Amino acid sequence: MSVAQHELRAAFAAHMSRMYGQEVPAYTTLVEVSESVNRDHLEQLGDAAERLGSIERVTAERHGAIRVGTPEELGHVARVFAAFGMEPVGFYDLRDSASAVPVVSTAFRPIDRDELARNPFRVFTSMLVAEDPRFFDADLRRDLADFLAARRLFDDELLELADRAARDKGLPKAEADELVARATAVFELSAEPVDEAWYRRLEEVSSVAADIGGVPTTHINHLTPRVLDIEELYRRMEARGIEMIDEIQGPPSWEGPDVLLRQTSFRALDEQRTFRKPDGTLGEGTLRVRFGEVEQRGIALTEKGREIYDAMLAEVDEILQRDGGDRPTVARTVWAEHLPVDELGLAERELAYFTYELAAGVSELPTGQRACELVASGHLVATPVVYEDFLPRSAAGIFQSNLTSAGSKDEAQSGVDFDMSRLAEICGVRIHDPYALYAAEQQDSLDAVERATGVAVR
Ligand code: OOG
Ligand code: NI
Repeated sequence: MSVAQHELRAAFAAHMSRMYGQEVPAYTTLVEVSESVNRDHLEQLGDAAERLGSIERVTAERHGAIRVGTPEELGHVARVFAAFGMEPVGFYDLRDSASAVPVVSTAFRPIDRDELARNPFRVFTSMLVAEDPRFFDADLRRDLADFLAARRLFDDELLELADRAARDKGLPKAEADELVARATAVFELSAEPVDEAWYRRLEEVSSVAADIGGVPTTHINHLTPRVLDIEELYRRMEARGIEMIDEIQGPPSWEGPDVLLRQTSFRALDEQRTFRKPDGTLGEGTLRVRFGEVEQRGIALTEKGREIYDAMLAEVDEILQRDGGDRPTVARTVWAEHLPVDELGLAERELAYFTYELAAGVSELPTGQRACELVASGHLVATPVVYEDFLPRSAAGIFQSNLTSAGSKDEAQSGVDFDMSRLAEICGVRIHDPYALYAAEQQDSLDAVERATGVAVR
């Protein structure tokens, strides 16, 4: 009996979730509260609650975050995730964000609509840019390179099993169990002692650098459930005495459709760790490296829609700086000014992606019309495409909520250039452009309409 890739992926997500729940009990609370919010939301809204994903998908849906140290390690991550049908999508450079984190990132996830519907497990994956002189001086660059070269996060047995699963699009049951167990074990928090002097030396530059390069292993940094009403989740968590970060990152709650991604988190928790002191003795201490996060997903925006989103972020910042006020209120006003308040308006202005299909009973179409016009006239039905990716500014905010010190960055130095193609090249993996994936999904649906009716729709 063979286990298909989507089953491997679902099992991997479930094992990671069980492991993280054991390591970080507050995560279990978060999952419970998320499930109750989703249940209540479904009860209140009925079918409309499932417009952006079935309740089965949303209930199982998680994203994780991991951080690695070198291109070689990222290449290994790509091989392991390929086993689960997860491919790298998008490029995020967080070095220039307000929190200046010395990493570049991508997200591994399924890319097909069907695969996403089966299980959308995704992992935001960051790689330390250990050679960036703005963060690390020459001594530290050399010591970091040596330290990272000496460790091995993914062993050959795991990598070979993963390659087999990717090649055969699944594995026999016994090997499947082995793969999932081994892959999950890599991301458990290790009990190995932490070299205190080395950890603290890196921490002075960046706590993320210390988290990545200060220890000989890696770990899952957070695991995020998806919720259908993040405001309600926020209220219920606070009522339970779990203090959330001040703000929900991303779009405000406003009168129009949910777009992109809204996220919030609670602070990193102190965790017991063993340290090796400079004199060689072992002692107990704590580190704060992990935290809880939750998210609500909305409609994927086109590049044009995204430009408006970015401009609105800047406008809100500007108004807050000039006139003060609270962000959610200011943002709501700015959003009402710039974005249409319904899905059809987004489609008309080509600000968001949708898939289209013939309305029930329709088999013919008038020619020369746009998809949105055919929706307005009742010939086509539009379904929003869910945003499956991340937002750099929100990600920077999430990193920030987890930093123990401001760190340091020498702006006088020039950085190391990175973009999506360079990251792909050095890691030996192809990275997908998220817009191309969303656009292809929309186009595929229009092609199917054309095949069925003989009428081309723009
Ligand atoms: C990743 C932070 C980004 C998100 O949801 O935007 C992220 C990290 O802390 O390693 O997970
Ligand atoms: Ni996250």
